[in-house]
Amino acid sequence: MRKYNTAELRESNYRHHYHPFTDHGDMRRKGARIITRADNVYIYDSDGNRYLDMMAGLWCVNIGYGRTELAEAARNQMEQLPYYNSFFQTAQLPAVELAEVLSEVTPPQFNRVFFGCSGSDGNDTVLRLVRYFWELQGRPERNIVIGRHNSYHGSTMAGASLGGMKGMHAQGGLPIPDIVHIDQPYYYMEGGEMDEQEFGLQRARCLEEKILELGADRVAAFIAEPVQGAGGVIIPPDSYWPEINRICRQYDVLLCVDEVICGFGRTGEWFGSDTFRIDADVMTLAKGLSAGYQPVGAVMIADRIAEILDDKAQEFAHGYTYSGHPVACAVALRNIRILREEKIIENARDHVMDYFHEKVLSLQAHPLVGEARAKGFLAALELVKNKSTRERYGSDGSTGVYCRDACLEKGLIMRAVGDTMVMSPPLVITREQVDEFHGLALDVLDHTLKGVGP
Ligand code: PXG
Repeated sequence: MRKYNTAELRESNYRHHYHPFTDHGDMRRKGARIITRADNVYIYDSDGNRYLDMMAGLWCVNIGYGRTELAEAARNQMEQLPYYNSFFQTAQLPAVELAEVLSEVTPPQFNRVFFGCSGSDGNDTVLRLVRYFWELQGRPERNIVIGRHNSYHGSTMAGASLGGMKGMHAQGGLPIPDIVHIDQPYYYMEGGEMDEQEFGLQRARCLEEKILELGADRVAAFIAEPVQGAGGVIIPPDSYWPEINRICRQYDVLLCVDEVICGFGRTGEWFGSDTFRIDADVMTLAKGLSAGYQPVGAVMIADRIAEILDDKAQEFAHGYTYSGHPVACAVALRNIRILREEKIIENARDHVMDYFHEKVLSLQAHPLVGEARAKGFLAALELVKNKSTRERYGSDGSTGVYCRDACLEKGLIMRAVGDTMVMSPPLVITREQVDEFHGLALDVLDHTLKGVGP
């Protein structure tokens, strides 16, 4: 195995690399983890430590690490045509083919795609597209987009504004104008004594109330993740999405579904829209689209929107140098071919999903876990001081950080969202690896309980 000088790498990294979502003082004290290689569901650091990656990178490596076919696809495309753009009536083969394949695998109303490089720029496209849709019909005042508190739609100005993260809004003057937020369907922490399905309906009806308050003729669209990921794997009650569908249709508000995390198998079906029967007009894709092997994103456009865009035959003044990048598209295509040919999503759903749920839910018996919940290959553990009152240890998220650090010590990757531990393992995880996770998680929870006190 190759040897690295971790101390030197850390020092250089600290001096020269400004990281996303990182406390640099803390990083200087503890030193960055330097990841050097990965295989299947495991990643390895520069000291040779192995970790079971229950986050699939950052919710994206759905087919697991080390698929050499994707490297071949990238290499072949780089040799054939490393770059050409898709502006000004030009196309190249991988983009043409990927657009067709995405029309096949996404729900039937989606037959048109706008390519980008990430989920964040995809949601910028969504914001401009939905406003443009109403402008084209002579309704420019219909420009307000409704999002939700504690949702995540990316880090660009539009992405962070559409998202409902308070900490992000506090920096840089966000949200930008004409974006508003409603409450989230977070039953465990916000449902109180209410019946869960009642709560789901109530939170969906916050959308109706907001539309009526603003006036439907001012509202362009509503945007939401099927399951909130970065917000803490918040799984809405079953009553939530059918009511959202109804409200959007009734007031003719475009429904934008952000499938950046939920797309490509994460919820046990191809899309969160399949799992929750979401009747969307616009769909944002990234992450699992290329399984993280290339930066690529896509915005799916429903026929009813495409018809207006075609009919008015104007130019959408929007695009990125790398929209439809041939190498990124070639890799995404190969990824989707693997998902289809090996039936990775169906196999995960039929052979591992229930077992994963059983093992995750069993952790609720642990004294530190107030609730364990799972949907598809997304799961969360709520760490609380008092199970019956749902009281936290504190509001600073330090129990989550303690638990996350304990995970790293034991060779496990889970992410802490405040005091909620979240997971999103590669879909290729086996039952044996789920057992490995379960053993490590119990160990980590015991250790954390000792550390933070009963
Ligand atoms: N939408 C959703 C639902 C996401 O989860 C984005 C958009 C933005 O995608 P890009 O590719 O621009 O990052 C995301 C990204 C976390 C974490 O801490 C989550 C994301 C990104 C970084 C960190 O859980 N999700």
